[in-house]
Amino acid sequence: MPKITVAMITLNEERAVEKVIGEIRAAVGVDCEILVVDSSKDRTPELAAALGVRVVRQFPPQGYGRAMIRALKEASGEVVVTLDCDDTYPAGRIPEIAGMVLSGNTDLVNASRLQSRPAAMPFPNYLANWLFAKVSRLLLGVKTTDVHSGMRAYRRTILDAVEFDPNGPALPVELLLKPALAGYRVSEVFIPYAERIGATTLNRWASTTWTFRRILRLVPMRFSRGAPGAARAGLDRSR
Ligand SMILES: Nc1nc2c(ncn2[C@@H]2O[C@H](COP(=O)(O)OP(=O)(O)OP(=O)(O)O)[C@@H](O)[C@H]2O)c(=O)[nH]1
Ligand SMILES: [Mg+2]
Repeated sequence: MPKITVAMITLNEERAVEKVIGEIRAAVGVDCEILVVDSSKDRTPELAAALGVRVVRQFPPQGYGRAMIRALKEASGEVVVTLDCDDTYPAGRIPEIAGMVLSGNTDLVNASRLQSRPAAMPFPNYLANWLFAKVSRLLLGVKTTDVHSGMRAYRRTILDAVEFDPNGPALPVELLLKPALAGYRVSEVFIPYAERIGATTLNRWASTTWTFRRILRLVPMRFSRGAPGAARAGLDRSR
């Protein structure tokens, strides 16, 4: 079993995929598993496979959530690191966030883009993300600054033990908040966020409504008696 799996999902990322995989390899070396769940019509899967990456095809596309859940289940590493395959996230930081989990000090690391507004993030998106984090804090008691980051390190045991709803947008919200409420130790680091290569798949309206829906659905978990996470749902923002 590899210590680290880097898992990505891809929908027509042929312009970015080689650069992103190159940066991941440079960061983590050859011993780590790189896995892509691909739903592209373009050359993304061929380009990834040619670089030695394990490609799982999911076609026709079933949406972000189903692709991400598939990627997390297929991953065999002790720690699973996710990032978008669009050159927005700093692959060079993978060893740091994976290492935080491997060291045993935390179970999930959220790489937040929102220490301040990144130039690459449109102002309405920044405002929405700020609000989502605020609401998560108020309603769930989870002290996070970015519930929509695509860059995370998850301890494998979380992925085996916690059930997530793959249907509908905004799955990253649940992937962060549900483990926090279930009592897993969640940490946050700040990262830079770069301009995307290629076109976004983000549907702002659907993502917003589903974000609130996913947050609201978790409120009972905060107050359920005996929930191990209720007492320590706060984030340890150690860096
Ligand atoms: N396999 C698969 N991948 C998808 C699907 N939808 C999106 N993706 C991938 O998921 C990642 C995140 O999607 P993005 O389009 O970057 O969405 P976003 O990060 O919310 O929006 P940006 O801020 O514009 O980057 C990218 O690597 C996409 O290629 C899908 O239905 N299937
Ligand atoms: Mg993206």
